[in-house]
Amino acid sequence: MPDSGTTVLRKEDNRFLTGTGRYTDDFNRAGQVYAVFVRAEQPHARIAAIHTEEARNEPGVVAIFTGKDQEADGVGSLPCGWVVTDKHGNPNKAPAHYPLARDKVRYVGDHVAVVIAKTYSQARDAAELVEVETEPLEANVDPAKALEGAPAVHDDAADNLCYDWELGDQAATAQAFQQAHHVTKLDLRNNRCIPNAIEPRACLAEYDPGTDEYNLTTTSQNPHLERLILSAFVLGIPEHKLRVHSPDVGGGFGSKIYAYPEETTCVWASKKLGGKPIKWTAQRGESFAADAHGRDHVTHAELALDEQGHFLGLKVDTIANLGAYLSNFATSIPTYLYATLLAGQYTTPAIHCNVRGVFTNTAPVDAYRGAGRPEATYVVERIVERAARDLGMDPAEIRRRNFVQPDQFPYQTPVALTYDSGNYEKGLDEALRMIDYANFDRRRQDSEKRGKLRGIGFSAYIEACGLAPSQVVGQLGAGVGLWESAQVRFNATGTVSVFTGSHSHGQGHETTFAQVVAERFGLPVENVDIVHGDTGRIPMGMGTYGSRSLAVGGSAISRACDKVVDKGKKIAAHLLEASVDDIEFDRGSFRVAGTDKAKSIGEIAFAAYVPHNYPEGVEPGLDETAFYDPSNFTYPAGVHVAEVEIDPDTGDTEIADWVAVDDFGTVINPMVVEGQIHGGIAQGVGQALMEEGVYDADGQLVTGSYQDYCMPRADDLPSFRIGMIETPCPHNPLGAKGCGEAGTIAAPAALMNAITDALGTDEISMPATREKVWRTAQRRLQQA
Ligand code: MCN
Repeated sequence: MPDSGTTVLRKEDNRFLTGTGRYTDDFNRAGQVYAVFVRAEQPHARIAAIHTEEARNEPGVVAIFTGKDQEADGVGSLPCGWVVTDKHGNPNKAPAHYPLARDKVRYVGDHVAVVIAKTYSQARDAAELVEVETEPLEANVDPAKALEGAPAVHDDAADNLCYDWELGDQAATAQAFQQAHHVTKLDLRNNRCIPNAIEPRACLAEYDPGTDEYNLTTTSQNPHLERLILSAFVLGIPEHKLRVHSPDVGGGFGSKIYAYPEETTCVWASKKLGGKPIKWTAQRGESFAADAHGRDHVTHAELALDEQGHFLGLKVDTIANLGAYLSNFATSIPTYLYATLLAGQYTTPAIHCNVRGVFTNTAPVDAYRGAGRPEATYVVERIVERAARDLGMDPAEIRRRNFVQPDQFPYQTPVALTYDSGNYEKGLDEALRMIDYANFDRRRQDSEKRGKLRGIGFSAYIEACGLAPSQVVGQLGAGVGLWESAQVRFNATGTVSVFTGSHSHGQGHETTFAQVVAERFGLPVENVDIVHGDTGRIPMGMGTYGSRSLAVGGSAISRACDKVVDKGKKIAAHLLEASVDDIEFDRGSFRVAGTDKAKSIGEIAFAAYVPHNYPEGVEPGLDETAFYDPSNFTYPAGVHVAEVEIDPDTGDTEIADWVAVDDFGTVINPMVVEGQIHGGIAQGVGQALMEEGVYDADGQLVTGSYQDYCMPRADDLPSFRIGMIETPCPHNPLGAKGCGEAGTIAAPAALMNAITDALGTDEISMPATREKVWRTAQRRLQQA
């Protein structure tokens, strides 16, 4: 009976490690047909005609549909659910995003037609014969130039501006700059990342003409929201007639939160074909081209400081590339999840941030692990490090001098958020101890003796997790709050089924959520099953993203457990002939206070289903549901320190050491959490050193395969050294803060600060590839 805070091996690993997991592509139905999408080869073009006749006559072809067919059926636009009100009080521009393009194609990989055939090969062969007649248009690719007269991606956003939004007090910030002793300025590019989950997106769509019901099996982090979107916005299917089932999912990292054109089209087409089940599975090239990408910011930042290195004000101006269409969360990422985090861990009194979201002829950009918060951390932690160097201060000391102090919580930042708890200095001290900061100079000298350049870089990150307290996001004007629901059902024999609206696609919920319940009821973890990812089994849900599952979904489970205990007390009182007020509950035992008269939770569960064992006025069963809408975000924070050794002759950057000291509040499963940190850092290292989604000037995706898009592998990474401090979250019942994105948020700034420290210049942008590092090192050597 392991407690929270104890490592328990992941229950789900049994099936994952023995190859018995069941992913979407493993589901097949009799008579199933296969969909292949005809995709835009040009980034920007008007569709003159789509010739399908030749393809239609190919063997096995069942149907070919285009945007015109969808238009005739009244198929709607895929929505972006978060409205951003610009600085003039207007909502963001929201051009239509139809599943199959109707007038123009707007990025390479855009969806032009779907070919459905008896086999996958037949569908693919026929798709190649669909001829798309176009009038090519000039492409608009570079976000920095999108607002400077570049061709309009959408006629209803002629200037390519989705919104011009601001946060913070511009006048107060300007005043702070007037009083500055020093101003540090930095231009930063946050490179575009392509998510690359191991399992590509897929779906199996089925329509039952007998019941008029639809069944969609798909790779979603968010089945209930997917159902809502298809039902309320795009296809008009009554919600109760659509089941979305998201079985084992092989990683999402944000890219599977959204409703995409492919599964929408397959659901719609399944009815058109009288109920033929339709399977679609992305090829890796399709994932590169048409999964939602992440990041892609161009930023200018300025930090005002006094003589002692106290931060007085921060000004940030960002252009955020939103791609060709607004994906479901797109507008909120560079605004509510970015600008609100620009205070970092610091007491900077005045901050102003301006964000212009722009359309370009590139794949839609949305949440990618961290979503807005890695970009904010990158700005804050790069400019803080730069400021320390400008002022000749120790980078650890300048941070320490500006940290929010433990007695300042709850701490109201100038950019909307109220931090709930933390101990930033403690995290820094632990990180300095672990990295042996005192001896860094000696290590640097040793490297120099070997002709190598050594650097150290800090990243004191903070994030807002647990999307999204209705109260807080409501104040920002977002108008969407995200609760979570849970149902905790005791079966008569004392085992428990938990139905959660959170979704696990690698994070280990089947174990960690079971730990929460097992500890509460004094049960073995094996006796608690976590059911997730199926709108047919789970009444309600908001899905998984923004490291919300434990803090919000787990809190809903905890609330449902409270209700189970309350009801159990009534049954125990009845059985033990005592007053309800006298029943105490502790870890599975209901006891009459001050006596040894007790009933176990198993006995109570059985009694709850046996007539005459539950008191009058109490309904049978032990099955409770709760909703939890958080009152605030949780604020995980920490300090990551990277140490690198660069070979100036080859440009090779070796990560010599990495220390991560994180505060996730109360930890349920330390090993799961460490795994999350490892994976997160690996993704951050990927962004800093090698990953970049690149479009050429003509709008072609240059990085459309693993030949051109480099991902980190185990031998690129050191053994991370993890330290943990714990300040419990004061406002959720578990005291837990999210951990799922922390590594990705912290890592790029730590690594780039280390690389720029080693090279002695900021003139290198992510990804710091071997070639870029080599060129920069050679330039520096020539200047020396
Ligand atoms: N946990 C814990 N104690 C804490 C905090 C968390 O034991 N104090 C546990 C949780 O119970 C859960 C895991 O750690 O098992 C992660 O929890 P949480 O921080 O709540 O994050 P989510 O479960 O909501 O996961 C989402 C987050 C995000 S937003 C992305 S993106 C991401 C990630 O987690 N995508 C992932 N981690 C991933 N890991 C894998 N393997 N695959 C992905 O696609």
